[in-house]
Amino acid sequence: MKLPSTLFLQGHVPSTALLLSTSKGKSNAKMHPITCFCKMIQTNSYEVAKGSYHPTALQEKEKKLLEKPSRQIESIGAFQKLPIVMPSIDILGSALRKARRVSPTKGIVNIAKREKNKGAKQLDALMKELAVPLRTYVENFPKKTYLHPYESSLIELTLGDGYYEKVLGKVDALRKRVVSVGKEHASLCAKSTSKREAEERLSEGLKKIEEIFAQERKVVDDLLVIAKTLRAMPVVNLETPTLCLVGAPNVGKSSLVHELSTGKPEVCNYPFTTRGILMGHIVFNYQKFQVTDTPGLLKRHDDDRNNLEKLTLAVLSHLPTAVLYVHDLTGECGTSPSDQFTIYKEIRERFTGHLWLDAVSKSDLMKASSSPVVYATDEPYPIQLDVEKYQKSGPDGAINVSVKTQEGLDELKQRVHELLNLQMAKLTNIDNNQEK
Ligand SMILES: Nc1nc2c(ncn2[C@@H]2O[C@H](COP(=O)(O)OP(=O)(O)OP(=O)(O)O)[C@@H](O)[C@H]2O)c(=O)[nH]1
Ligand SMILES: [Mg+2]
Repeated sequence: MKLPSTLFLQGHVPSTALLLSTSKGKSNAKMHPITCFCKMIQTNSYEVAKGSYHPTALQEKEKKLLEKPSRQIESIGAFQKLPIVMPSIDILGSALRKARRVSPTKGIVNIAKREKNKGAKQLDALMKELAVPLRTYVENFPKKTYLHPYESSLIELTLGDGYYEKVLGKVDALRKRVVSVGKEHASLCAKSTSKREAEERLSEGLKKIEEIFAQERKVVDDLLVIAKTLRAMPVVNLETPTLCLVGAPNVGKSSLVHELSTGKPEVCNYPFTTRGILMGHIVFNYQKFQVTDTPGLLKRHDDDRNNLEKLTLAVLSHLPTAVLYVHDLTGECGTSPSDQFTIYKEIRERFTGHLWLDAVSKSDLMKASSSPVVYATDEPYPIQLDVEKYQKSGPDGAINVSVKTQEGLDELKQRVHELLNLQMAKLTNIDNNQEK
């Protein structure tokens, strides 16, 4: 999916692969924990010495391998790499089936010894069949601190503060419990003094391990839901210049995304949004750019914002997008111009680092309109805004547009193109500086 950024930025390759995409339908069979584990247990060997079950050197080596630290994930796209989590009932069913199929080590003639060897191996196998997938999950679900801040924000917005860590913590606690109970029973079985005792201890041990897993298995299913939710999120490609439409609710952002998009924009759902967010593409001179809207912002304190608004702030805070801020001064959208002025001022002052363009929408509904020509710039924002002036014509340099009459749309497209070229130069610059 990821192409070399320099090639794309120089316009050498059409950027068709560098689009917003969803992961729907993707699977990652390579990471299937059960498959990995199956391979592993069939190669295990066991020793029973002085009446105790002992892991072999091979097992110790495997243990060390399993204990390697989680890999670090620095760029965006971590959700698409999450392991496939199996439903807990399937993990349990498969673990029980496989454990029961484990036979004693060949060559043990004594019946009692053979039975306790088989018992210890089966209990150990069950413990591992359950614990290894859990460990795989705990290791391969990245720590939030290793995630791109945008993805980290999405986790909080989608799942609620701390829920992700809580579920992973519980999965790990379940793993530890299964391991400890499994080892205890395998060792007990290995110490049996008769065939009958070994059989009893085996069946007791299997029952106990199953019970422990069954009691807490819901956390695995919670993790499965988390993985599904995160994997389904729209992916933003940081190397594609992106225009993001921001503004109060109902001001005409989505209508403008339709106008600016070359094809039919796709509707992407963040799981916590009640409605979709439009994501489209703009093609200028064979270069493909990305355009998306964000949920509308209301005039209120950050603490009172809903997740939709927080998503908008996360986009602005963490993604290198250029902004097209949309103002509706007709009073039609439900947020008064003076409230929009307050929201705009706050957002504009807060996100000074973004390339910026202003558009006053629904010009067909306004009595008089003017559209002074100014050019996109990445200079810091120095303008002192005046509410009265704003209510008449919006911020200095705003373009008046109407999707009903098509007024201003050609100029808007031209200015958006300029802005996205600047954004591309900015991204190239960042890229070059990182390579140095
Ligand atoms: N008259 C007129 N109506 C418009 C224009 N642009 C959008 N509208 C109407 O304004 C309403 C809101 O438009 P949307 O594009 O959905 O606004 P939005 O900002 O995406 O809204 P949210 O996603 O809810 O924040 C719709 O009923 C549109 O038909 C315009 O140029 N002129
Ligand atoms: Mg919209």
